[in-house]
This record gives sequence, structure tokens and C-alpha cells, in this order.
Amino acid sequence: EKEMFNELHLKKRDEIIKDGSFHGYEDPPRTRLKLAEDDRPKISLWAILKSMIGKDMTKMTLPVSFNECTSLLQRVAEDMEYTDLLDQAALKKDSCLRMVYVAAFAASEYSSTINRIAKPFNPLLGETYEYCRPDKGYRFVVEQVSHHPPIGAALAESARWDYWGESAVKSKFNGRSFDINPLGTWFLNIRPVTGGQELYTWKKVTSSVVGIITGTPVVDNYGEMLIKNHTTGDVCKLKYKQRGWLGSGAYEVYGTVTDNAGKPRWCVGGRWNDKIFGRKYQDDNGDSLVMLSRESNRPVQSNEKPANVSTSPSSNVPFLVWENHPRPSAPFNLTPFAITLNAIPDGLNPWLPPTDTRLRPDQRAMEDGEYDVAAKEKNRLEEKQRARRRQRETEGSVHQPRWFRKAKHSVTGDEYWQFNGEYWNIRDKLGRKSVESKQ
Ligand code: CLR
Repeated sequence: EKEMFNELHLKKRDEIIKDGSFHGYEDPPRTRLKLAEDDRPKISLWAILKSMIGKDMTKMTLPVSFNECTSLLQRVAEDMEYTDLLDQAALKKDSCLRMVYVAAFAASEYSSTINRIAKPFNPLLGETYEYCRPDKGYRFVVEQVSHHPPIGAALAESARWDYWGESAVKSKFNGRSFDINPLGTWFLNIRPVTGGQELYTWKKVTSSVVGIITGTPVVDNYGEMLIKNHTTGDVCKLKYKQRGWLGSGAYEVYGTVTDNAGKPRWCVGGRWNDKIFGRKYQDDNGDSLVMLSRESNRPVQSNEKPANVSTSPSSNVPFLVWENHPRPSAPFNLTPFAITLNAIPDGLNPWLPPTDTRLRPDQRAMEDGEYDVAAKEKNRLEEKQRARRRQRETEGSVHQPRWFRKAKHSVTGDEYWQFNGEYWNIRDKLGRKSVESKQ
């Protein structure tokens, strides 16, 4: 099944390879940071936040020990951890079943938020971050296109799909919880094996840090997500349940996929920190699958049958769609995928533009546990950014994003950041020069 590529797939794959996108990514991704564990001072979140009620994240000055060693651009790249689901979706012949895998992908993006109560670095205006996986066949690039409000524009491309959108959030600390509301629309273009292309969109749900006052902060993600297939008319309504008292309902997500005639066809359900299942629609809203996720985590007693789960969607039995990667303990509670993001193998250096996040000395120092250096460097870079803004103001000039421009989508009518198509070609040209000059 994995080997099934149609003509459109091959065309896209050749384009990615011909652009030299994978140059520098020859080494396997790293599996650990230099640091064995982070030893940041443990300060109560409440002690520092209580004077910041009503503020949003951009107006909070927090000690660097509240940071993690990633940036918000890299947090966007973390959406790529489970792109296997998109490849699987493209291989399904039933469009509603494709939607099951797309829904699981949308929900999988929240698995990385577990135990990550830390502030990612704020990207500088014009900062970029690229990430390629030759083993998975995708390339990804994101650019900070606006500073106030902070907006990152991203595009990921692969043989069978493209994924793009803007990471822009409205955040507010209201005294009890710290709420983060994503604003932009996310787009997914799938090239099914059966031919053609189809366009999906959705908006991300609310992320919220709760339990700040009681000293047990956790990230919750909740709300309704409507995933639309604009090409076929299929939709998936996904409910992310809000965490209740003592954690009841935590992580639960479920919904149904209906076809363009409004007929329910599939159920999806599970927990975004654990597993997500699918099943043919049987007169329910998918919440029975949530129970399955809980049960399959419980050790099975000798006198009971293990949960009846199938590996393929052909029967009426639930099948496993997604499973969270294990989380061994790591500095900053990073996921194994997040650990790979900031690595600069020697071979990659000549191919990186000077704007790449990996070259930020403050984030590098943070990653290495040198918190004082991190704080000093962060300050220096932000001062430089302020000076550049003042200069633009006196010149009366406006910052222009380098790799994306604002556009209106012809199908959905949504505003989005359109890739100008130049990044990989220019990277290839300048990278070659840089490699030659070193020889
Ligand atoms: C959630 C998944 C979305 C993209 C996204 C954007 C902003 C992120 C959020 C994710 C997770 C939670 C987050 C937030 C910014 C700040 C917040 C990292 C990745 C942290 C937990 C706030 C920490 C509180 C400070 C005051 C210490 O697709």
C-alpha cells in the first residue's frame, strides 16, 4: 500500500527532490538534547502571573525560566509529527474514511501539549524555520510575517498532500486560566490515490492553561472543530471536551463524519493524549469510542476478554487510527519529535538561511541549560528588533514578508498566506555556493 503513488504524487515528489529540499538532512534526526534534564528553578506560576491579570502573552515579561527551548515557529512544525495519517488518508478510496484520518491528524496536533507548561520563544520578525524529513517525504517552512500581532505563515508539502495556514493566537490571562484562541484557518490539500485533489479546512480549538492557582497547571484543549471537505461536501464535527472537576472528561475527543447528503458514515473518538479509534456509524456520536481509549490502557484482567479492536476499517468493529508516541522523560518535557527540531547537523549548516531559528543564540543557550546566557541574548536580540522597528518608522517603510504574501482563497474565500514559491529554489542556489566555497 505504501508504494502506491499516482502521477500527481510522483510529480510533486520529483519537484521536492529536484529543488534539493533534502540537502543537509542526510543524517537521521537526533534523539536527545545535550542536557540530561533541565534544572530550571521551580517558581509558582501563580506568584508571577497574579500581577498580570487581563494581559495577553505579548505583553507579559516573564523570567526566561518560564521558557522552553523551542520557538512558536517550531511549535507549528510540531504539527508534522503524525503526517503518516495524511499519507494513510490519501490511500483510502472512500472520501468519508479519508476524513476519519484527517480528523485524527487534526486531533493528534494536541498530543504535544501534554506537560508543556512553558512559554515558547517569540519569533523575531522575518525569522524562518525549515524542517525536512526525507524518510517521510515532506518539507516544511514557516516565516514570522508579523510581530504585532504575532503571525507565523507555514506550508508543508509532500507527494500526497500539502498543509498550510497561519499560526496567530489571541491570548489572555483572566485570573483563573490562561486562554489561547487560535485565529487562522488551516488548509489541507490531499491527492487521493484514486486521482484528483481535494481541499479540507478547519480552525484550531482553544488551548488553555488551567490549575494555575492550585499549583497544578495543565494544558487543556477544548471546543468544537468543524472539518470541511470542500471538494466532496463531507464534514466532520469533532468535539473536544473541556476538562471538568478532578480531570473528568480530560483529553476526550469524538465526532461523526457525514457525507454530502448529510448521512452519517463514520464515527471517530478517543483521547488526544492516547489513542483515537474509528468505526462505521452505528447510531451514536462517537463517544463510545472514547471509552475504548480508556479501557485499552487498563491492564486486562485474566478473566476478561481484551477490547475487541480491529486493525482495518472493513468490519463493524472499531479500528485504531492513531496512537500517541511514547514520552520518555526529557528536558522541558519535549516530545521525541520536538527534540529533533533544533538540531544542526554539520551537513545542514551551509543550507540554512541566516534567519533560521536554529541559529538563535538565546534558544541554543536555553537548550544547553545556560539560562543566564539565554536571558542576556534574548534581550539583546529583542533590543535589536526594536531598533529596526524604530528605523522603519522614521523611514516610513513597512516590513514585507519574504516568502509569503496575503491572498484570498478562491474556493473558501478565507484570507491566507500564500507561499511565493521561492524559498526552496533560493536555498538550493545559495546552499550550493556555500558548500562549494567550503571545499
Ligand atoms: C497548541 C497547538 C496549536 C498551536 C499552539 C499555539 C500556542 C501554544 C499552544 C499551541 C500550546 C500552549 C502554549 C501556546 C502558547 C503559550 C502556551 C505553548 C502549541 C503555554 C502553555 C503558556 C505557558 C504559560 C506561561 C505564562 C508560562 O496548534
